[in-house]
Amino acid sequence: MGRGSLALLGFVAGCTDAPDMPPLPHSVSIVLETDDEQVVSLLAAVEPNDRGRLDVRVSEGVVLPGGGRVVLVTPAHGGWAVGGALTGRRVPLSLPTSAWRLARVRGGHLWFSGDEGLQRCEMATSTCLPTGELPPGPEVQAAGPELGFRVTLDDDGNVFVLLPHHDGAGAGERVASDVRRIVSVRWLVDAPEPRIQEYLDRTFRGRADFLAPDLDVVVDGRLSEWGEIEPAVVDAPWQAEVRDGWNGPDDASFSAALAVDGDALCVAGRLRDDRRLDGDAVVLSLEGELFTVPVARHSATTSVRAEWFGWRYEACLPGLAAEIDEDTPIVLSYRDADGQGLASVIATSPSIGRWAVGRVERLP
Ligand SMILES: [Ca+2]
Ligand SMILES: [Ca+2]
Repeated sequence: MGRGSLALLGFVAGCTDAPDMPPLPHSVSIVLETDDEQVVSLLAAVEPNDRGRLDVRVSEGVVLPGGGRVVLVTPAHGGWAVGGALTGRRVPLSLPTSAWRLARVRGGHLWFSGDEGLQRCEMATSTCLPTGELPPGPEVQAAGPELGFRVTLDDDGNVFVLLPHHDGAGAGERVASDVRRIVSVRWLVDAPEPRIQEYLDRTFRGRADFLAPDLDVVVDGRLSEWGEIEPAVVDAPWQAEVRDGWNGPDDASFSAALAVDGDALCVAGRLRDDRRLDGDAVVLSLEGELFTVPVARHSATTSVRAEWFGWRYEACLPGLAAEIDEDTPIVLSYRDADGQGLASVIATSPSIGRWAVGRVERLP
């Protein structure tokens, strides 16, 4: 099943590459320092012809995918260390983590800042020396940026990625908030080798943001009124809360879009499940509070309608619209009961921390 087939529409108008459009890079890797001094790595696959959107994934710490390897910058025995993710080899730097924060990655060098100034470390030799200034950032690599790709941090701490098919409109797509600085940006031109892709799939978890426009919703399982509202599609290993508990899109996958109707927050999408049981539910987590939408049958607030590969569901939750302001933390999950043991869960943001949670914003 293709990624787009859980979209609300059968065919979604995608961006059309102009004949002379150069190939897109495969992905962009961004390392950020958040407002609360955590370091977070993002990985966004740039997928042409898939609604022109970025799939943003998140990992803790500094994970730097490159052509043939993945470099990790991690604490080890109280000090910083640099090494390869696949080799397990770590080389310690002479900088205690209590005194130095990673400030920039550029080429083969790392910059750390602390009360005692700045240090510049060479990855190859693991030697660190005091230095006078931080190089300008973010780092930009490969052909992408010259062709209209850009990563920016605005004054409000939002990071945006601009792609050519955004047609230069605004700053592009927001991929992170509550950011103090961008430590590193790398454009990966080619698809990673399979063993590296496998590592990245295991390490990075999904994260999706939503916009909730005003909409007149009729809860009947017909989704025509949802028009071109973009759903999040959840059907990949990096969207499973526990990867071993999920057997692929046929076991469970779903899409979800949000809208506001009066005082209600409405959710709709498509659903696949090989065994649909009473415990199956779409679960909405709004600022950490859980709201369950059972989807095994109709209810007063939910409509479920079979279609050729699964179901369409549609529900409105009264009173929840007031909970949404411009940046409300949100996760939409599908709890797949399957009858044995614990339910498996797939989610728009299978959280590994506060900053890995998606956000919802009301469209004016
Ligand atoms: Ca409807
Ligand atoms: Ca299932």
